[in-house]
Amino acid sequence: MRVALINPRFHLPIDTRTTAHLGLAYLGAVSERRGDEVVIFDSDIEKEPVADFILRFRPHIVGITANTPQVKQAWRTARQIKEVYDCPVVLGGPHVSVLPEESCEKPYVDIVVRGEGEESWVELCNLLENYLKDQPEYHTEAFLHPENEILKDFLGISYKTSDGQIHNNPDRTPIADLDSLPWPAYHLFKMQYYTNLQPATDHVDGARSFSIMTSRGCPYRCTFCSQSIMPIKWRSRSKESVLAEWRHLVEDLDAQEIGILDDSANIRVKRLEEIANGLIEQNLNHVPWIFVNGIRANLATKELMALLKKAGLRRTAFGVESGDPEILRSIDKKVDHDTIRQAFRNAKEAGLETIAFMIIGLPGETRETMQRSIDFAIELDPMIANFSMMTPYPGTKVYEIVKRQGRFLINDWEDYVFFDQKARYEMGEMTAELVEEMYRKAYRQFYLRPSPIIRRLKTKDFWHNLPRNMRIALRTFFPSKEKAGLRKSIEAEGAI
Ligand code: B12
Ligand code: SF4
Repeated sequence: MRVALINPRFHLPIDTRTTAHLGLAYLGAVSERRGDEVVIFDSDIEKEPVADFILRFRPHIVGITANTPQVKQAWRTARQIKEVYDCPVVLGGPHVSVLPEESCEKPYVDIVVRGEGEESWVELCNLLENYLKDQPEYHTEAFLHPENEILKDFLGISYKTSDGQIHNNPDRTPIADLDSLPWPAYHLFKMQYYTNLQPATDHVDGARSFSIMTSRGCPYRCTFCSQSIMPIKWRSRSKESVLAEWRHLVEDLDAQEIGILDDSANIRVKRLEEIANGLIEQNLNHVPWIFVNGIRANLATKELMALLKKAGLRRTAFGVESGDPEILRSIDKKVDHDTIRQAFRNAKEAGLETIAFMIIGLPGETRETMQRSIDFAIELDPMIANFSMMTPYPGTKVYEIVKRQGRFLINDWEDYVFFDQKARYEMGEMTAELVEEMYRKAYRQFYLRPSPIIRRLKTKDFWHNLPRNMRIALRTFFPSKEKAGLRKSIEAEGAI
């Protein structure tokens, strides 16, 4: 079958970097293993209108990914496709996993895959292929006719039969054996158009940067994190599987940097040590790599940090979130400030670059608690302090708290990005003005000190991307009134 997988166009308000979508890379890989002809259409880098691509490729099925700020663009994409062509349009990804019915209600969306997608996608393609054998001239409407009951027992999906009825089928169990998955199909991406995940290892744009996932899920349930949509069970790949893919990235794809995307890569320390030793033994440690997300501070021992450094780790992030003990407790992070202090000490002593992820404006915050977060970030003095304004994503506990006790200041999914410098909600004495003021103060107080300025001036990235870096600095330190140009052009494509 011909299979089209689409990443809808959506840039962040800052012109951040573009990376190949790992979820689509996995779906592409399992589809290819099934024998499909697969095209990944990443609207972030493609120039061709999606409708033209669809008419040219004539897929049997289309899959579109959607996180929260992307979902409206995913609907627009689905509509543009359905206006010119008839085939089942399937949505998947974090947003639609939490709110499947919202998408199924759209006339141009047929099916929503919830949670991990590989098994559902393959089964859906198998089912459609079987159906098509007897129906060379088919319409999606006939495929989804209620009398057919084709999707009745299908796990992990929500869908709409052609009478308009929405069905929420039971969940699918998480993939037990992650080693059974093929490697992400990076050959389906035009890799030359992607940049790196962060200005991570000081490579400049055009560096061959790849991501890898060595485990999935997270056993923690922090109140602000959308991870609650993924299976609670943390699962990992075997050391052999990870090292084989790593070798493939380094030797076959010529990776110049690698980003580990795991939510909690160091949950099982022994496993990580084995991977690190493998990288050293197999001489794969010359390619720098980073932890893109925070690793757990409570498991970042001195020995582990030193070993990882030897294995090529260049930079690690920690989710610090708040400098206030009460707020830290309230978000269920299950870590204390002394443990975080020690983790930063361990990482720095090992010679690693560090990132602290901080949140400004968590439920219950006051001017004092937010100031404590700024002070704590300064005390930790990581190479990068990343302050985000709390954005309550649907499905999270914070979202429910705000719904009950606060007031949302946005009602458009496209505003659910946290680089936009706008407070997303108010609650109690925490007004939007206060949160926005403290957010800008955080960046000013942290970065306008001699040590971060000197550190930044010493990086290659700063000089190579000077105009971009100056734009980001200006946007961050000073309030901006303009709406993103891209947002306007997207809106011009049609209201949803
Ligand atoms: C790497 C990453 C990024 C990278 C790259 C994003 C990318 N191109 O993939 C960058 C830094 C750019 C980024 C940015 C943002 N991100 Co981000 N990101 C991640 C992270 C850490 C890993 C993504 C990943 O590769 N996962 C692994 C793959 C295998 O999973 P997946 O992509 O979800 O796909 C699987 C399923 O969802 C499903 N699926 C997905 N799409 C489809 C489509 C079909 C048809 C089907 C059938 C199935 C399916 O099947 C896939 C395979 O199992 C996740 C956390 C996480 N663990 O997923 C957060 C995460 C996705 N990001 C999140 C957020 C909030 C953002 C931002 C909005 C943050 C911001 N700055 O404001 C932006 C949005 C950017 C944008 N343009 O859309 C949230 C999403 C929450 C939500 N409700 O949408 C997550 C879940 C983090 C979290 N725990 O809160 N992100
Ligand atoms: S913030 Fe990190 S530790 Fe907490 S639930 Fe999300 S992924 Fe897990």
